[in-house]
Amino acid sequence: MENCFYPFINTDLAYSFDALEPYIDEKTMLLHHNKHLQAYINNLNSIISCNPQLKKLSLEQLIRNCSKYSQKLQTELRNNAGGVYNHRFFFDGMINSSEYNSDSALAHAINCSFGSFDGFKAEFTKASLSVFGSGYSWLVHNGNILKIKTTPNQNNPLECGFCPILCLDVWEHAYYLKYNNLRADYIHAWFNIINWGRAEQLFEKKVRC
Ligand code: MN3
Repeated sequence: MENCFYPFINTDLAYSFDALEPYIDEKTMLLHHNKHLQAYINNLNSIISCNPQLKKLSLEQLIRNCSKYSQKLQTELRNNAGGVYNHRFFFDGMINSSEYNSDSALAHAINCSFGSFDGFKAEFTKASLSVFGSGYSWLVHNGNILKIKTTPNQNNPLECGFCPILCLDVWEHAYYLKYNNLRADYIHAWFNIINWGRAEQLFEKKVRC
C-alpha cells in the first residue's frame, strides 16, 4: 500500500472509475473514492496533527496499536485510520480482469478451509449478508489458516491479529445507487471483479497488506 505515513493523501485508484462496470458503476466509484475515502483521509490527518506522537506510525501500526490510547483516540483511530485502510484495501482488491487460479496456494487453502470455491463463495456471501448496518466482510489468514470475519463500521481484523486477504465494503454507500437495498445482488456481482492475483500475493506474503 502506498502512502502509509502521515500526511495521508488520496492516492489514485489503479484503474479508471468506470473500469468495474457493469458490476460497480462509475458514479458509485467516483463518490466512494473522491468523497467518502477523502473524508476519512482528512479526518485522519487532522487527528494526527493534534496528536503528533502518532506521526511516526504507519497506517497499519495506527490500527494494530489503537487499544493503547485513550478511549476517545481509540474510537477516532478505529473509525478513521480504519476508514482509510479499509477503503484502500477494498479498492485495491478489485480489478476488471478477474481470474481465479485454481492451482494457486490460496485456492488450495480455500478448498481445505471451505470444501471448494463454491463453499467459500456461499460462506462469504452469508457472512456479508449478516453484517447488520455498516461494515465489512473479510477473508483473513492467521498463519496458514483461512477464516471469514465480519467487522462493524470501520473496524479492521488487524486489531485482532488477522491478516486481510480480501474485503468487501457492505456499507450502503458502496452499492445503493446501483443496487438500492439489494445487498445480495451487489455481493454476487463483486465476485466477478475480485483481484485474485493480489489476494494470492497477500496470502503468500509476497506483498504487505
Ligand atoms: Mn465505503
